[in-house]
Amino acid sequence: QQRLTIQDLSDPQVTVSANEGSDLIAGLTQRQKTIPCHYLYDDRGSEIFEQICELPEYYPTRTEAEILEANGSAIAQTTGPCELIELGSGSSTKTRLLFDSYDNLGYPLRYVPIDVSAGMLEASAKELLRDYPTLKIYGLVGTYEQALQHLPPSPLPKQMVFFLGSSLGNFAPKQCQEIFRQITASLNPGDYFLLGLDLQKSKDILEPAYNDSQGITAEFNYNLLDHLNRRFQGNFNRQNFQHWTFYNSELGQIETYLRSTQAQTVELKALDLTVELDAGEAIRTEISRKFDLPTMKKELSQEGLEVLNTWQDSQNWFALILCQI
Ligand code: AVJ
Repeated sequence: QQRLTIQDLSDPQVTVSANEGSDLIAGLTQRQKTIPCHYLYDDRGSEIFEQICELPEYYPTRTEAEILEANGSAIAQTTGPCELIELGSGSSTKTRLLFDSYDNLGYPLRYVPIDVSAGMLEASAKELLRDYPTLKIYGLVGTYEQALQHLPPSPLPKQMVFFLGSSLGNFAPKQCQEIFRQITASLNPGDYFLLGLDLQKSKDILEPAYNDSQGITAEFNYNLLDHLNRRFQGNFNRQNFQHWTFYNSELGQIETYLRSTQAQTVELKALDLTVELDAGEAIRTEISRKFDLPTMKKELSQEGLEVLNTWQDSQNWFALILCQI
């Protein structure tokens, strides 16, 4: 019995394929230079992100875990036997809480993790198979958009796509709408969507979460440059950049940049791209939007996602929303 299948939707890395990196070119040729955030997650970036999740300043992971632990069985009871499809699965640590809930009800465990980091996906899948003898995994390596178009047929009566950790916050409102549409398009009526959201809160809590005292988040940001160098034959020098992050209270989002310490020219040979940076010019590498729960509930229902239930932690810092299509 085959229990693990991993399909790599990204092209072989030997040469840069036709449209690989086209989103990077688009971002770096805008007036506000931007790098799409999925480039943060090569295998090394995914490892550093795991360290971020353990930091005392980075509250979202443990806060969301608290909600999942308290309400996992309510989620499983609502959906019944259900295939679990995770966008941005990473180490799948929090997902274990859901497996336990479904397993406790005697439901079969079938998991479709989706991640851009093939190394992280494979390593976590192997550990999960060791710990859950009845689990079957069909992994997809690729971006959310690619993977949602390639979901395998489900053997279970229902499917639930889930998007934890407030990763939705990496996307501007228009892009979020697009993601919701891709999700509803790839599922059937009656299927489920579970969404984890970091809520708006004081700047004094938010800013340290993205600028920790050990410099791990800065390293996560710099690693992006190493990844681009390797993947696209680039010559970014991380010494010439500073990690810069702040809470933009007008837009309700953390914004993170790599700020050029000097005027410089960088090349990405494989993309035939030259990037000119002024002294002090900042490349935006991530936004992390912080949400208002009532507003998001409205937006979800406008996209045909009926909100069944919401749960929060004791401090109301984070929320989980369960929707049905
Ligand atoms: C995984 C996208 C939710 O935005 O909080 C953590 C990524 N970046 N520290 C976030 C991240 C810097 C994280 N998400």
